[in-house]
Amino acid sequence: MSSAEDRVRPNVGARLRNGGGTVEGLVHKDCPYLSLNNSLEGELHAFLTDDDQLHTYDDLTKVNPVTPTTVLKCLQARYSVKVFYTHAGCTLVALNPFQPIPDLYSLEVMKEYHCAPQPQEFKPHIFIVAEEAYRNVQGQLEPVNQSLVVSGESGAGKTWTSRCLMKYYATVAASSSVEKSQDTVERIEKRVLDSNPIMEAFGNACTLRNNNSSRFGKYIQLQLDRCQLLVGASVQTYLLEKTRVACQPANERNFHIFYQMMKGATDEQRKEWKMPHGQRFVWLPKAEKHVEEDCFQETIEAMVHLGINKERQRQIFRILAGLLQLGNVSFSSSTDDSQPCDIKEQSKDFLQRAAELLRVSAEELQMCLRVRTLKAGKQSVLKPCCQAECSMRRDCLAKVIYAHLFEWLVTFINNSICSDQSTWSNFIGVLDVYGFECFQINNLEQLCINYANEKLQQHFVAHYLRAQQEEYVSEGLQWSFVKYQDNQSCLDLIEGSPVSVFSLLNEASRLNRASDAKTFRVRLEKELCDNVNISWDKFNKVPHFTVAHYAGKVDYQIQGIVEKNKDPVPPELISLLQQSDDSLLHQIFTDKETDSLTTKGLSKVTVVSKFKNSLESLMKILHATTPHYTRCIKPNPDCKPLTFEKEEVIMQLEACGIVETIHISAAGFPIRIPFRGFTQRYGLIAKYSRFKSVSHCVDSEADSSDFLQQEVEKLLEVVSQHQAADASCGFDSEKRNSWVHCGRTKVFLTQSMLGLLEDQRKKILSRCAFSIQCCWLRYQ
Ligand code: AD9
Ligand code: MG
Repeated sequence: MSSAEDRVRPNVGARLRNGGGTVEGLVHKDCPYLSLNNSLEGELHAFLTDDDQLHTYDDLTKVNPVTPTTVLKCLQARYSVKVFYTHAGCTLVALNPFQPIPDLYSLEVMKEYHCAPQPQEFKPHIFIVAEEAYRNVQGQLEPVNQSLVVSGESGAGKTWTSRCLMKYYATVAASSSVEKSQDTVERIEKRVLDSNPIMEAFGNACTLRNNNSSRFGKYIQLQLDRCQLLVGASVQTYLLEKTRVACQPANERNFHIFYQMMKGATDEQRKEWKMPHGQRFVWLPKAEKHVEEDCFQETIEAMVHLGINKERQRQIFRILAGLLQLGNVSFSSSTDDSQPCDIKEQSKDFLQRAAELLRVSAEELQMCLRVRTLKAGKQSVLKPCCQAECSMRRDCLAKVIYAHLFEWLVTFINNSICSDQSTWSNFIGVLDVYGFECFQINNLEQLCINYANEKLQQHFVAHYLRAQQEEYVSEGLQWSFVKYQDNQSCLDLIEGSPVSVFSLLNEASRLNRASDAKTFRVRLEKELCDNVNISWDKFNKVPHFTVAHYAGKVDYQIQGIVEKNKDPVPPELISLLQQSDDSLLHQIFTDKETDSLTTKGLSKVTVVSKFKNSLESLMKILHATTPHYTRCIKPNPDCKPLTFEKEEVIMQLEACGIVETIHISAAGFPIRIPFRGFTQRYGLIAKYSRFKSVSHCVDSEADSSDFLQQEVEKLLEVVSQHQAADASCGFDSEKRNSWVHCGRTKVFLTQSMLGLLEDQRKKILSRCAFSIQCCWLRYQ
């Protein structure tokens, strides 16, 4: 059955060979990475994979055999009949339909999943994940915070999924009564949802891969009170791609908000922003793709709901208009080094307008852009800037304003939606972060993004694979173990100590020499030459280093990376903004934090160390919560509706480790039921069994775990006899261990065993119902 295609899984194979940390794993006889020990060999799954039936497989672990090809076929078959969700063990795979699917997310569907006694029995859906997390929050012994990790590449549907999850909780956990919604202050659920259009307007942009690409990462904690009602939320954002404000990659656009303003502005606003109709802005390139821009009103309404008053809104839009004007300022080249470059004649007006809109003095703005202040002891020396330096300072000013404005907005949103610590007891976190990125040219942004994905992958491996296998050991199951290599070595390469890419990058940034890039390159090659995860192509004209990530190899360009890491903000620019007459700008730039960010014109904290710290706090939160994973898959690169391209999908399945997960889930016992739950649900099988030779007195109130274990063993014995007697069910009592295992506190089952138990239970229940009906009729 297995084809050549199935045998080799290049990316994963490469990953395993890369060396690094180890995790114990199971090894399957058909798969180089997984095999069962002898006692468990043989047919584990009685599932027949009939091509015509592939679309009916709700869980990829049930496909037999589990290979990349069968998994792919199954997903394709489901996609062709418009089924977009499929389980893959503990992960939900979500295929993007790239078109609205009527009723898939309606209120009725939400209610169905929410009210179902066993939502897992319904068709796979993101609402199953949502509901599972919601029920898990209560926990069996004590409440447990939950995290919903949504991953996938750009355009796969992470943000869409996160919105769905938020809407689900805003509906099923709505705390505000209808009367309350009449108040002037919007209901909390509405405010939480309204944070989305604002953050998307300011943080999303049209890129080559996605018309609504999130240019920042987001972790939102939905706060629940003791009654599990939504009482608030808090948002944490990661690494906004601020360079986009002043420099957009070819055929991509700036942040949505600028286009919304241009399209939605009234004549009065245009006048205020000094933007006559037809005015072109350098920083507002048009994209070839059609993008919806009529959302200005929606953004404004969301702002109103969150409490951003009219005056604040005016300030925000005025600042943004100021940035657009600033983008049109250009400089002429200077032949005399002792003289600063001039502002080109045709852009003088733009400088004037920018200064007016930012409420700063035009002369000082001009001075800051064209002249550098060097501090030599207590003395200051003025140094004229060349054309390139002037442009860099202009861009830097725009970036720092935009990034701080975005931060201010996030803080405002948090103040508006975060409820008092005393009012909430638990949270469900939704993580929507940028997926793995690999372009022709990759820079510091991609290094950070891919580093974040490595961290998340490790979290996934640690939590799922390791936890699953450790559970087998702690429950006393007999498994043979082999080494399973995780991505720790790649993480060590990027962030480890004492020497790593990050440490060397920080070192080069601290030295602050003109030859930063060269020094960094030499140090990299010298210090990390023995690491198998890094390589160099010395013949390539563009100096770069290649990192072997878990999802594939990525080339990172060295030129400019140190400067990006320093992210310098000239102090003159900050003091200019601190003197602004605009109270918002003034407020944003007089925070203590801002002061500490810039000393001697250099950011004390580098980009990578800031990012590493914020990611570490995120990982701490994730480790302290119960995770649920959703892997979004983009079925074609062009975002075409209902189009499934195999190569695209398989690459993503490999990159996110789905194939690996499926193997492990399918080879093991994916269903675990605590003893008490097991006896409560299936005790009746023994009770009504004709095999009376075995004691079947199951006391569900017994509290000694030894006693419970004995009772479960007895029950399993009866069940085995029962099933062995029924030849049609395919159960082989000789190989009971490959169907079911009794651990120390739980029963471990395969999917097939669960199916048999459920069938048996249903038969007994219908027999009982029939007997009751007969008795009833007799007494009539
Ligand atoms: V990025 O990393 O931010 O560039 P995302 O967030 O993964 O990316 P996004 O959620 O923005 O992708 O989805 C891309 C587009 O796919 C959306 O704008 C929708 O048009 C489309 N989409 C995604 N999921 C669904 C869905 N379940 N139903 C219909 C969808 N359309
Ligand atoms: Mg997104």
